[in-house]
Amino acid sequence: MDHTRYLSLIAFVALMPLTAVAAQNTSSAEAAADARSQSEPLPKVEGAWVRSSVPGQQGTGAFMKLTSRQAMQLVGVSTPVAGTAEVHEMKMQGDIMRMRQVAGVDLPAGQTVEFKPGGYHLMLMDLKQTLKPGTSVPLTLVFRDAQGTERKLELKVAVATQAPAAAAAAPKDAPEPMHKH
Ligand SMILES: [Cu+2]
Repeated sequence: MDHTRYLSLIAFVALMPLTAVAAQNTSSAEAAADARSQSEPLPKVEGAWVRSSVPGQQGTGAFMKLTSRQAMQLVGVSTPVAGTAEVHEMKMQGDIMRMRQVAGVDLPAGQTVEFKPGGYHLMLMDLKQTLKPGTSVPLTLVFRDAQGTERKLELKVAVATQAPAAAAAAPKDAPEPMHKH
């Protein structure tokens, strides 16, 4: 092996890990995109966020917009950061804002359903850790289609003190919904 070739071999080997990582990232991103388009029954997720918690806080909420191409239901949620996670609905009963667990939330075909403070939300209870802004938590959503088939969607959801951008657009005099268990 001549000297020049030896050097270029070293250069090649030295560069390889970087190239390999870049290629892997690209292919896994593409794989994810492929998986998404192949499993198109799964709804599109937008603006997902989990409200941050303070030390000692027991519960919080996760929020997002879901748009499904075909009619289905969101029937469950789970996350390793909470002992219990439920799909909740919050609405006024007389003068009191109450929330309750629901068996499922309909996602009509082509319609965007919003999970937000004061409405449907994903309730995370018995928090196992403090959720700090800027971190993210794994969240698994369970959907059931019209045939009864269940599919899971794994998400990594950002933790924040408020909704990503919509907060500024919300009317300032809107009542802050009670959110206690
Ligand atoms: Cu709730």
